[in-house]
Amino acid sequence: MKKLYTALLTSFDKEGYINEKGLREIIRFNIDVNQVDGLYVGGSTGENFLLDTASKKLIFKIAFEETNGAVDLIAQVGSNDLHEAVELAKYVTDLGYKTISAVTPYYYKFDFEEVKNYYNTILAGVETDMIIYSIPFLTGVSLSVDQFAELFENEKIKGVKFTAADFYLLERMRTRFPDKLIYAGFDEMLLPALSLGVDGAIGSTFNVNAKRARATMEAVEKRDLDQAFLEQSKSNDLIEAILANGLYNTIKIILQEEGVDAGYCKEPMKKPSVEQIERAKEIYRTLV
Ligand code: NAY
Repeated sequence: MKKLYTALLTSFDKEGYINEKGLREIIRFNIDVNQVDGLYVGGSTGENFLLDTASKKLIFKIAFEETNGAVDLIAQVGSNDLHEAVELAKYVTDLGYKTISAVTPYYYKFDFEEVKNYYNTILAGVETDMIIYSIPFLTGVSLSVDQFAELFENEKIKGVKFTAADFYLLERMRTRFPDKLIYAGFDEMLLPALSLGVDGAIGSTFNVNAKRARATMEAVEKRDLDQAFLEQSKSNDLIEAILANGLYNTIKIILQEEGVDAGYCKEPMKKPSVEQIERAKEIYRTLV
């Protein structure tokens, strides 16, 4: 059965500090209402790359406590500070997480040996599974099939979160690594990714659109491509509107309309304008 993971948002107060009650409500909503199979904690959607170590740890701890084994968890521990990544990997493992993930190191033009050393160093001290977080459009780091093969030589690396629109690469990966897990990372391209045999998806919009994404998956399982197209097309009406209005702010406002205290984004991300809030509410009324 293919898995649907929500990329977990973080609820912040106006000053940019974690709103624990709100974070717990987002988690509960994903378990109880969205009924997803798991949560991807500490990813882009969680605004992780804006946070200090203590805040990252707090989010991992709250997510672990609040889910209490009800759904799978993946902890994204990657960081350009490799010491921090190692520390977070140990921290989440001690909490009880069974799977970690790490974004490819970014900003500097690391060569492949450096990337490989980064993953092996994170994994050296822990006994968890690893899902590589590949998101070239934000990191500027693209890995080839051969480079993935070299990373996968470390048997703890079980797969990849593939946030890219390169379907040729995705097909080559699926064919070359039938036993590795590949999770689609672009919600608006879930259907083409499913058609190439991904094992599931991890996405931000599943915070508010999980049922439709699940319907797309089920239609593909049944080989009902007309239905799958219809579901994806409805999802994309929503995703297009969300992206045009500001991704994380709009998802948070939609959650607020659902009664979830999703809070604010953290600076340097902007607070939503009055117009953005009104548009997000309209999106909720008409497209969710
Ligand atoms: C993450 O780490 O939270 C993710 O990468 C989840 C995947 C999302 N990517 C980003 C950068 O937010 O769900 C996608 C994405 O928001 C969605 O497809 C809209 O483009």
